[in-house]
Amino acid sequence: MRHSFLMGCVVVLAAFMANAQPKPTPRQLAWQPLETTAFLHFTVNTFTDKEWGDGTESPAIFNPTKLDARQWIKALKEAGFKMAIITAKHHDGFCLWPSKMTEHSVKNSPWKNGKGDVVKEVSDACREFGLKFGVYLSPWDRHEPRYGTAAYNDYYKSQLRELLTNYGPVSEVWFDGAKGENAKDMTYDFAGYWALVRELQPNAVMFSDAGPDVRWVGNEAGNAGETCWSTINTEGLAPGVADSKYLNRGDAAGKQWVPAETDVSIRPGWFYHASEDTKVRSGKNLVNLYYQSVGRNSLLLLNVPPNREGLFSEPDLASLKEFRSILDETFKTNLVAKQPKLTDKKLATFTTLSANQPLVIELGKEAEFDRISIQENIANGQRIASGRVEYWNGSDWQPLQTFTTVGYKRLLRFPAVKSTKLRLFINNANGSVELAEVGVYKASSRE
Ligand code: FUL
Repeated sequence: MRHSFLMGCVVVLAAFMANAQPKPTPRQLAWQPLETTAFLHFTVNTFTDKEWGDGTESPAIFNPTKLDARQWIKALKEAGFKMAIITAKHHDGFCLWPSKMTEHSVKNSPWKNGKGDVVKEVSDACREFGLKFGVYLSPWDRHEPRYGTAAYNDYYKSQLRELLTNYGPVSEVWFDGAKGENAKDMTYDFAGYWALVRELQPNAVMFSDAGPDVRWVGNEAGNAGETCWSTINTEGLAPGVADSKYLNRGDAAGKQWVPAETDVSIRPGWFYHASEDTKVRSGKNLVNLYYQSVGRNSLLLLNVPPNREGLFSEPDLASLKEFRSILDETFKTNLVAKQPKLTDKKLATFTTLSANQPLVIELGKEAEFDRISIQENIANGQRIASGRVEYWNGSDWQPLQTFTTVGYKRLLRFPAVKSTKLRLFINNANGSVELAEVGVYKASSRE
């Protein structure tokens, strides 16, 4: 009697603790499985060969005579990208749309005789090809005279309003943290900016070093932490004010769900430079970035900068194509014998596992493999802290790989082995594990 009462208390307490753990909002849950998303860095810098413009650029230099946003978005679609985020305004303050708030925009450029709108062309192309659409609106502005005064917050909000009301659904708003010398006197009203986004585009996720929905991964090298929690404590963090190591790993005890987004460029710079045409990452290199981001519970935001003509360049197009072709080949056949819960590609159907309870994964027949994919049902939070995989060598279980966090997806890479079955153990977890998917694969020889 007493025993069962105590057990009851334990069960209730465990359920309470699991409920108290941070969980994604519907907008975060819709964002995470996008996996591969694209950044489009394009502005006056493309024409001045700079990375950061100083705000004195003349709109007259902006003239991408062959601009074709459909070419960009079609290439991204074919390479499996699910969203594109355009630099509507970078630090130089030049606007790629004809903002009513400033003369410093496409409307005073020779491109389309000042009648063009890059933001519209990109959002239309995204709609046509079925990609989600996002905007980057740099808070740091080196052109606008109001910058540094409270009036700039109104200017910035009016621009946000234009972008969030005139271009259809916006799925992500990117708040960059970079600041230079003239940023010292500026107090940004982030609370006000964020409230406006919620009001105008309630389904959009907002990115910054501090969230509120998705966070910076802490570097621009395409490297999420080997351990990467979707939870952090946002207290004391602000865009441009964060510990990059903390953001890279996340925090097992974090109170907010703010998953990591891995932004990295296909070229050394963020903007197009002809001198970097020979330095474009190969398809194979991009696949490695996929393992280091998506395969570590993050999301890849790959920058592909259009050139001065307003087109993706040949080397970039070739790498994007090769990237998807390799991934498709590697992940084509899941060697795990079909199981209703673990191989149905649905996170919502899962197997519950507790620490050190072995889960045998049958392949049905002997197969050679060198990649494993593990996923948790993140709708209920992130629980796995560490685990291990063993394989059956015909007479014994042999150690194969250890891992730390899993979350949305963990990809393991190891030298190929042949076996008929594997065994998965969770070593440590923040509560009962909801194991959603397991995949076993033989990688493409092009990896
Ligand atoms: C940084 C900016 O300073 C870079 O120019 C680039 O836009 C990158 C994505 O974010 O903070």
